[in-house]
Amino acid sequence: MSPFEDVYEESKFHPKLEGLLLPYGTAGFRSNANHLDHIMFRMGLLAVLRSQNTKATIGVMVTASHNPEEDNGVKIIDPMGEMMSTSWEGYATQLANAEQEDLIDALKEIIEKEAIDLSLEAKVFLGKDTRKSGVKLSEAVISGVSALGGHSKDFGLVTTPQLHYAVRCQNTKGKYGEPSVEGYNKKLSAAFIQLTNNAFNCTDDQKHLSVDGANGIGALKLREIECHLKKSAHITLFNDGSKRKLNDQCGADFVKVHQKAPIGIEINPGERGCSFDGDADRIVYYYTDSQRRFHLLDGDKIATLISIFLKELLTQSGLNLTMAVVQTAYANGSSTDYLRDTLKVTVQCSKTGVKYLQEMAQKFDIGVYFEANGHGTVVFSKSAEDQIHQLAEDPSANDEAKRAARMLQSSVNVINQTIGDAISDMLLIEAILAIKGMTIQQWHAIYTDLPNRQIKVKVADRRVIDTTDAERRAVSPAGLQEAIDSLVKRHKKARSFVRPSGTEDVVRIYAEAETQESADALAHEVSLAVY
Ligand code: 16G
Ligand code: ZN
Repeated sequence: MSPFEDVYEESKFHPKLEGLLLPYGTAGFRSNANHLDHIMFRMGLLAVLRSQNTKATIGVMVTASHNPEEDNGVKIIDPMGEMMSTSWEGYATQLANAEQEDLIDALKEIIEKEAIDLSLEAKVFLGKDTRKSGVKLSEAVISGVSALGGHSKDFGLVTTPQLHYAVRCQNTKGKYGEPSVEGYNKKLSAAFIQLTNNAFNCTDDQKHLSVDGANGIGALKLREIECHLKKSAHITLFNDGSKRKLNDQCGADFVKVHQKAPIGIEINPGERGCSFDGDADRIVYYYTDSQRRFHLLDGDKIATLISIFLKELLTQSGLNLTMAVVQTAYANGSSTDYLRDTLKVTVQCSKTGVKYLQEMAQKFDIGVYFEANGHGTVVFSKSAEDQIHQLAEDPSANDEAKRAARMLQSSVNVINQTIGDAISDMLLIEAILAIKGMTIQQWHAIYTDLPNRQIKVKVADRRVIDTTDAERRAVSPAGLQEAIDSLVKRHKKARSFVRPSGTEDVVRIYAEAETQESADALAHEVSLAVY
């Protein structure tokens, strides 16, 4: 049989509901799990083509991140562990939405357009989060891969960033580490232990951290890496999945959206806690003060802490490397001001979505990128890594420079550069706080967030809103931006923007201002201008 006949026959076991249309959005496909079997099979097919096209191993992750347990989703990972190239997202959508009888034609069209040689070997790494539906759905991916003659390796339950990591390790022939969860645990924990050797006076109390695992995969994987961390960390895990449902009133997204602590976690006033999201690629920190007021340290605060640390090390090392922080329009204005005016680092603004931030961050030797929602990491250029390594090993370098270079080297190794990673970010943050002897209150006080409000509105067609300038200005419909500008002028220290969501059928509105009342009012006024 020709491969197409195999695909055709096998596709009958993964039929598409007629008329169902789903787009490959910023986070891949995401929907109710009952709608996804055909999508999974077809993403198995696409992963084979992408593997043949790049002559490398490709990843397929079955997850719906912070969505409820009933949902699921899938995203494809490119050879260096990055999100699949935008130029292939259209193919994913075409293939997913072709009616059953048009599937082979849709497949052939991609093969032709990309001049793919089907005789090449194809290799696909597969992973899933803890959703029950993930078992069947990942089997559907595997049948897609085999139907086109590809080989798959199933990593089973892994965090999204662990699969990104494994793909990169595989395609760089071990230079990035061993392509396994064990390899990941060893690499990150060794770097963390080395880094925290520089935290001389850190007591066990100061080391203590409460983690909300969102009842998901992050909890499972934190338990595994904890065994390697030995006494350098002191973690209490809550929401480990044994009692409640995934993401149910917990997790990074819940905490960020509701600005309150997740249920199921016990933290004393003043102590620090953090929350992972459902696939452990996002993290936020928090604490409550003596008056039981809740304080959130989001992606902007994380980016700031990491930037302060890296910039100090850079200065001490004497290395001449470029460094920038990439944020999105959602970044709190106070964080941008602090980074630019006080820390004096380059700050850039990107469109929402990790792949856009990452692309911008990669233009610098050291690129720190974070979305306010807690998704982010740091990327280092090859030349930066080489220079850091050389200095760390240089016998003629002075002690201060060498120590800084060694700490930079450990930081590089503790960081998962492929994508935002809750476990890796947590280890880096914990190490920084320990080394600096800094409390979460001191970290929080670095700058004061401007009060802000986010709301979403349903409109007839969200696509009528088109934006420019990293989503900070609306170019259509006509008159909208002028209306926003005049509303903003009525409030002090105010800023507002609207953008169509890439993951939900809504328009999102963000407003910040000097007071919470003002931010709330502005968000409401702008929402009226959107209708
Ligand atoms: C996706 C993005 C996330 C972004 C969110 C915005 C990735 C891996 N995930 O979940 O970074 O913040 O979309 O959603 O890129 P929105 O377009 O609905 O506001
Ligand atoms: Zn996630």
